Amino acid sequence: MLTRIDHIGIACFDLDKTVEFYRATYGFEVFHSEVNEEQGVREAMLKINDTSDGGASYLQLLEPTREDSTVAKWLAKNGEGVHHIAFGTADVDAEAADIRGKGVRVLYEEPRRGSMGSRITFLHPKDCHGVLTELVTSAPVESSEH
Ligand code: V0V
Ligand code: CO
Repeated sequence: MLTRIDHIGIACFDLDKTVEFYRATYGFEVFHSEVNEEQGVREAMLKINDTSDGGASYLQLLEPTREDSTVAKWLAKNGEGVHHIAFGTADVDAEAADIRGKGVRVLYEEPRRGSMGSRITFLHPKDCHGVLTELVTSAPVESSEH
């Protein structure tokens, strides 16, 4: 079951300036930030609200770390803006298998490491009416603190 909007991914050219916009305009603070070399992004998670499934919803601000990253490629084509939406689930493996069975391309054979120790996979935007869609299972609370 998909039980929350985990995050909305927003691609930007300058992470620090974009973080400052969200702070100054809305009062949202950075909850967590990290570099994910595999995905080629530097990211900041701004927590918006907790959710009834024990998780939370975030904005995920993304700046590319290298020219060949998916986000760099997307920015060059589209400019800044909403890059993906992520649904939260307790079991990303089961959800991915179920959705793959419906004929939607799941981009990874096995979920990979996402923000805050989560496990993530993506669905091809061309199979999702133009929306790059991510599935996320958060790390248990203990391990997300490391
Ligand atoms: C590409 N397309 C998109 C899109 N990216 N459509 C909607 N939203 C997007 N974000 C369209 C693009 O306009 C093309 O349509 C078509 O898909 C093929 O795109 P492309 O530019 O040729 O690029 P590809 O095929 O090399 O790569 C596209 C995919 C790639 C989706 C396969 O971006 C990917 O693997 N994404 C998953 C990983 C990712 O995005 N990581 C960054 C976030 P036309 O022109 O042919 O009509 S990392 C993250 O979220 C983390 C760490 C986290 O949450 O924890
Ligand atoms: Co994401």
